[in-house]
Amino acid sequence: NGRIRIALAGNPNCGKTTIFNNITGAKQHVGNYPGVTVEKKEGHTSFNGQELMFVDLPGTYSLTARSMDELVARNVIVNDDPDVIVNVLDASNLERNLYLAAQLLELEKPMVIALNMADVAEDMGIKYDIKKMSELTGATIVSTVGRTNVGTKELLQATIDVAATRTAPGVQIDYGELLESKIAELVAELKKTGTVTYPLRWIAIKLLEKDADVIGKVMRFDNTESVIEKAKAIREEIKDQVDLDVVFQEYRHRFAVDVYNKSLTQAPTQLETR
Ligand code: GDP
Ligand code: MG
Ligand code: K
Repeated sequence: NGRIRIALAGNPNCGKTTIFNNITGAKQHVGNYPGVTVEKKEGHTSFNGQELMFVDLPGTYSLTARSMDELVARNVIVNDDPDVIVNVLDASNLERNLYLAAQLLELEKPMVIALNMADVAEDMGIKYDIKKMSELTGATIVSTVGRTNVGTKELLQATIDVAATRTAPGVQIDYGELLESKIAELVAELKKTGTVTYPLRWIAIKLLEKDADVIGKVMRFDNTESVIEKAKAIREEIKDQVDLDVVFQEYRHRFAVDVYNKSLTQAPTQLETR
């Protein structure tokens, strides 16, 4: 059994670095991503005889190509091909945090959610149905309190278990009839090339979003001219029916709100005091 490679993702301030420190202790290495000034923090640990390698991704609210942090975070996932994504979510601010989770799901990696700030959520009177949330996200969910190192062992065990199954969440955001039909067309075209190695549904969506970085990636594979052309033609064809600059974000947001509402069993009774 080789070492498991884990990407630690989450919004700024969700407690990601605290959890990373709890897990890796002094076994850390800080460097930079090649060519950019974004800090790269890696660390390792072993748990129940299993070696685990963690990379602490830049904290982001989204995974568009609009900032260097977002580009780095998603490129580590799609290029370095970690075995598992551990997505740290702030349980006291979950609806917003789930927006990133929605985008991580599209990268089709096995995923564990660390529902962090569990103490803050509890103080606010918030309660979630974890089983329901797990069904809706396809991820294994572990409650954690980074500040007091609660749930760390459970998180490591869940990560090892999820890595062993190698199954991605299998949950998809439904982008509605029109967009889904266009995504399907593009996925079929991408399959025909036989060359593109990234998650095809994610690529198709990003091509429709006119994501410059992904267009560049696709162009580097053979036989992809027709895909680029087709994406362009589709964008042109539907641009009067949907606002392509916002419609994908709206569906992702709707997904996040839906998971939040269906998982929430007790709404906050206290304001956040942290
Ligand atoms: P990052 O931006 O995601 O890396 O977040 P940090 O790890 O830097 O944490 C942000 C702040 O939240 C710090 O002051 C942490 O001590 C605190 N923090 C982290 N986890 C928890 C938690 O579970 N509960 C509480 N109450 N505070 C936490
Ligand atoms: Mg941090
Ligand atoms: K790149």
